[in-house]
Amino acid sequence: MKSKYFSVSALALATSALLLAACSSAPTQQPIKVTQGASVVSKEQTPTRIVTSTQSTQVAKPTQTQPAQTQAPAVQSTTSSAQFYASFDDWKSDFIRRAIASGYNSGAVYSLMNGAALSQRVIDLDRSQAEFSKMPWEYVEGAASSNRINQGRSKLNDQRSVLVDTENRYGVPKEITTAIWGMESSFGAGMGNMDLVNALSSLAYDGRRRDFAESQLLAMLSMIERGDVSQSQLKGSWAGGMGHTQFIPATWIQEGVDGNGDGRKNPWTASDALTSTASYLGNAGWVRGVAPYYEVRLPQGFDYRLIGEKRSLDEWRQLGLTSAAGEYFSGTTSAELWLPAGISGPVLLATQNFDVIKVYNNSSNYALGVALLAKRIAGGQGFVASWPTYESPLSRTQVQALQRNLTAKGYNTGGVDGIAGANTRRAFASWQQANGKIPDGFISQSTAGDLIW
Ligand SMILES: [Ca+2]
Repeated sequence: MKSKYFSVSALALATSALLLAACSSAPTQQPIKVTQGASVVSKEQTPTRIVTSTQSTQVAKPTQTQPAQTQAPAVQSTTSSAQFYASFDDWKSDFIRRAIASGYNSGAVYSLMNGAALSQRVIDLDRSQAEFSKMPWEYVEGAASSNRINQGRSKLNDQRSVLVDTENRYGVPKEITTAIWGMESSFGAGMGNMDLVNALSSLAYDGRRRDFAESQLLAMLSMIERGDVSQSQLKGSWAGGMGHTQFIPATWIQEGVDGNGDGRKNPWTASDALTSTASYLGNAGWVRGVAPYYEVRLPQGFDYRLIGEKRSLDEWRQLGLTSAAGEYFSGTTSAELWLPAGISGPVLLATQNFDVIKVYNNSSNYALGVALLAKRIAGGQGFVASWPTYESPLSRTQVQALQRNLTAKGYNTGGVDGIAGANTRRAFASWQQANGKIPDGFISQSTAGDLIW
């Protein structure tokens, strides 16, 4: 009954979950991922990334995403996304009716939904926007704090047999899985106490992401029906993240794995969650033996127009790039030359595995945080180059001014939304190129100059 149903809603999830990912993680300052490579990752989403600037990266994030392929409404013919409901109870009774009409067991639907209550706090959280974006170093230093590195090593030891097993099976290094665990729930310490039915019902009623939220509620019904979880376990983050690695329900239905072999796929069981995370990254195209990024140095006379381009690791070596830390990199895996903080910061080759991490949370800062934390847990070093910490970000109003000015000069920023996303960075890089500057696309108070007034 639901397999068909879910083949539709899972696709819808692809789009809506990406949006959610964009909305729920901290940094607005999206590094300049101009081109996207791995087939599993859709275009960088930079819409309303929105969480208050004080949010710690320890806060569990509800950001699992599905590779986007096709768009489809979540509750197709019965969808109500355009509909306005006069009250929460109106939405609730209509949702119950539509869920039953589409084939869900009415007893199970009522059992899940009867007690659902509106949470204004969830709606406020969903709408809050940071006025200033974060610079990448603010994000990654928090992600890979010494405390989290030490804890990561200890937690990896606790789960070593599961993590070694998943590494062998899926090719995903145990430190990567551990780092995601640390980022998502502080290794299980912060899995979220929000009532998931109330939270997702409130998002559905509010309407901005109704299809997404309704798909998650239906997926929770399927999880209960499948015997994965009991209804009383459904506590998580305000936007639907569950358990140790904060999968959202619809992604769990698709990607959840029974890691401890007890017959249930339970995201609140560490071995199930960790196995599922590694499996998910494996399914998304993880390449064995390749790091998510390599820090490099550019040769004399380098053609800066290659910034943001993708080439194989071998081709980059032939172009004269060398490792900054004495690491060996080679092979046919594609990598993007990426300068997250411009020419004055670390110069990176971000590989396909970097993009694979982004299926978990479609943010380059997030992926960089995971990759760095994993590297440090494994005993590797941080960045060789220092960050240009004297640089400061633009406010949303300034980003809007930048977008207006660039548009007026003929550069396509893809609109004036106050978010410095991939289009804006690309437009800015073109402007830099045309004005005799290094086209690194890095936008800050000092680099944007007169364009923000
Ligand atoms: Ca299990």
